[in-house]
Amino acid sequence: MLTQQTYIMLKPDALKRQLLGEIITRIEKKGYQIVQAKLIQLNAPLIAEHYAHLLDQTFYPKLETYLLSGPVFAMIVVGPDAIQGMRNMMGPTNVFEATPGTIRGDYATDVTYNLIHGSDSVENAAIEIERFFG
Ligand code: DAT
Ligand code: MG
Repeated sequence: MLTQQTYIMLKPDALKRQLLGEIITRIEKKGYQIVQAKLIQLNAPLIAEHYAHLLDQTFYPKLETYLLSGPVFAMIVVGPDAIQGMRNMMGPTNVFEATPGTIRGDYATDVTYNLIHGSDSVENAAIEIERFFG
């Protein structure tokens, strides 16, 4: 197991629904460290860069509107195998397949409003940490 850094972003519905503490508690109880964190308001160009792989999808405008709807809580999370470990804790993109015990499985009922982003590879974690924390 390698110690990894991953970019985690709690999306606007996590803040609106006051689930920040709940989600952060899960990350801390798992044993990961939050080494940097900040509340930020995303803008359209930053969203387009972050979700470049989805720009041509029919749901992209809805995703953009959602991510512009309020601040997000950006974090760098560190721990053994933290990239896949956080993905496991999040649950799959399709919330209907997310099992109880996962963040999306416990708190999300809609594919768009799925509370949390986590990097999906070592390469993307490095890119996303640079993008949001420089
Ligand atoms: P993930 O957030 O699990 O890494 P992703 O990177 O493929 O998933 O997609 C980014 C976000 O885009 C996802 O959290 C919600 C939205 N999204 C993805 N697939 C979708 C779909 N089929 N319908 C609606 N929104 C979708
Ligand atoms: Mg993704």
